[in-house]
Amino acid sequence: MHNYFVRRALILALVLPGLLAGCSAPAPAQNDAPSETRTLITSVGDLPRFDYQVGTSSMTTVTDDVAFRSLATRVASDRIELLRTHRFSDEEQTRRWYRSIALLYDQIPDHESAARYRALANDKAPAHNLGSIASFVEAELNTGGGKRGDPQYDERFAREFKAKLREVPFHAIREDLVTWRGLADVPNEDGIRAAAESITDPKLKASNGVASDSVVAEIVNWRQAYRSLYWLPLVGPIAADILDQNALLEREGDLWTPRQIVLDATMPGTEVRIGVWDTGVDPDVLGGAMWLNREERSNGIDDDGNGFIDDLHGIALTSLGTRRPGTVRPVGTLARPYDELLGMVIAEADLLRGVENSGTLAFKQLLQSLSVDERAVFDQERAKIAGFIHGTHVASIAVAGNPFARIVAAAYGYPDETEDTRPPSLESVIVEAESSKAVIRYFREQGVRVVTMSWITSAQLLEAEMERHGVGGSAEERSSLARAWFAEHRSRLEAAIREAPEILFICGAGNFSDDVDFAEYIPAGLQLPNLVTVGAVDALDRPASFTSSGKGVWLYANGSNIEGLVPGGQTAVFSGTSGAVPQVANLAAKLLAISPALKPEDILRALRETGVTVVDLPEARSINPKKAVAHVRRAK
Ligand SMILES: [Ca+2]
Ligand SMILES: [Ca+2]
Repeated sequence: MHNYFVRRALILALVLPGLLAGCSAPAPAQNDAPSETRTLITSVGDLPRFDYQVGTSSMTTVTDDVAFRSLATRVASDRIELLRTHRFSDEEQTRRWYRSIALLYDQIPDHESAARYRALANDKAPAHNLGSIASFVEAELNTGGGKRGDPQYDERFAREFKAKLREVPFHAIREDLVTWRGLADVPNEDGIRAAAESITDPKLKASNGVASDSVVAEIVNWRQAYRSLYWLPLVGPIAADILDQNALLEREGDLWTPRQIVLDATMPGTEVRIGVWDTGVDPDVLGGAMWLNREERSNGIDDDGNGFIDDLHGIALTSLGTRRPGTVRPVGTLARPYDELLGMVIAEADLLRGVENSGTLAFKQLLQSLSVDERAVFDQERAKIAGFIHGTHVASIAVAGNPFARIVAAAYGYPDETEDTRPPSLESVIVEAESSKAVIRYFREQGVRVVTMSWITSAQLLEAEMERHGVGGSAEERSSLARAWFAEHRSRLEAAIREAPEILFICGAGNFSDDVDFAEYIPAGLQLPNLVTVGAVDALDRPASFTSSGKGVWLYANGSNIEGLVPGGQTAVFSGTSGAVPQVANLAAKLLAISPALKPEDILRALRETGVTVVDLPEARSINPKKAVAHVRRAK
């Protein structure tokens, strides 16, 4: 798949929750070997890599019970062996590891083994997502005999499933219920096949059928999705029923909106430049909120001699550093009209948040009508449009309610058909890092004070891209090569941010419900006085189900159902840490408009002191814009 998510992942949550996510829950584990003799694992890079011969078609393994059992059993025994010889520095990782083993057995299905490893993860109850609950119910029914598809079994399954859902606290499954009420009839086998063939199979072809752990994880995801086709149709009516009965609870209230503040244009204030380091910003949509380079004209010439042609509102660079005029990168040729695809991206997000309208109906109808090949193209083009609109959405959030904010855009790494398909190399990684430095240099030259970065990257993402291109030898060799190459990127980015102490860099934790330090994400995992990593909460200050976290992640903002503008001027509502990051940038810019002398450390201190405690995370703070602005006004 042509995929610009690879080296830099945008952190917009558009993945079907539950289908592509594992389980989640808490507590410690034991092991036979004394911990001192086991090798310590502190990050994903320390994990030994394994290879599995599976053939070049992932769906063959997914749909064949015998083939899947054979693969899953081998993977599970490698993981069990790893726990005997290694130990994780943090208990939560041990639990995740046990959970991943349980998940493998779930999908065989071998419910007895799954229950054993779930118990080792100390997950006594089924985790609070519908997929795990379905596995749990299946395991319980298994003892009574019967088979999927047998009407009596199906009826019992639906009854037990409903009963089990009622045992789980409503708030814990509310999001899943809303999603699956809207999406229950959307997934189909062709859709899974299209994704497997376009995402996983190219990697298998590049390696002659040898799968790494990350490719195995994809196969397990497709298997999970494939097996969920059985229970998904049952969920729609059950979810609707439970949601109806909890209608009062569902109108949960909103602690977020009353905390927002709009700066009055007639009050004194200083212009503040916000760097939007993203996929590009449509200046026509942002209008007067765009910074304007008065030394530059639109004439194909670099009038001000700064190395960028026609940089009226900012710059654009390809993944390999080639400079392009303007602040948006063209989306290129599409099989469907842009407007239709944009409508479908918005419809998908609407379905995820439980909204039904003519757009969502059209989206569902279209999905049912596509062949496997058409579906693959449709999915790729939708992902491309989601990437294309990302930067404008982020920018509109960053300037909302602030007449003093001006955007300096850096469109970065947006796909260039010819450049993006090149195999990664040490040279390409260095070029990428050097262009990151060029972006930061540009921001400094334009007097940018705040930078919003709703993206992450990591050695593991580079490793996956190397695998897709057949670069780097065996899984073990590729892993160490990826780490060595990626270190060149990390050190350059870190140094460039450190060397711009007057700028506050705000980045996102990611939407992978994982640990930013263990996963070694950058910029999220960087520890610098002028950088902060933002997690997502909902409007009630609860951590969003998708948000990644970590020891250094203490600052949160709302990332659930965030409204913003997209190219063309339409409004769209998306969820993700991508939406939380620009809200912090928005507030930081408001504080600077009032008090331009504030340093990044002063801003972070104000956000911490005025923030609201995040539910279940006593050390973490969600921003309170009204209070922070009042605090800075008082201190002036
Ligand atoms: Ca120029
Ligand atoms: Ca020019």
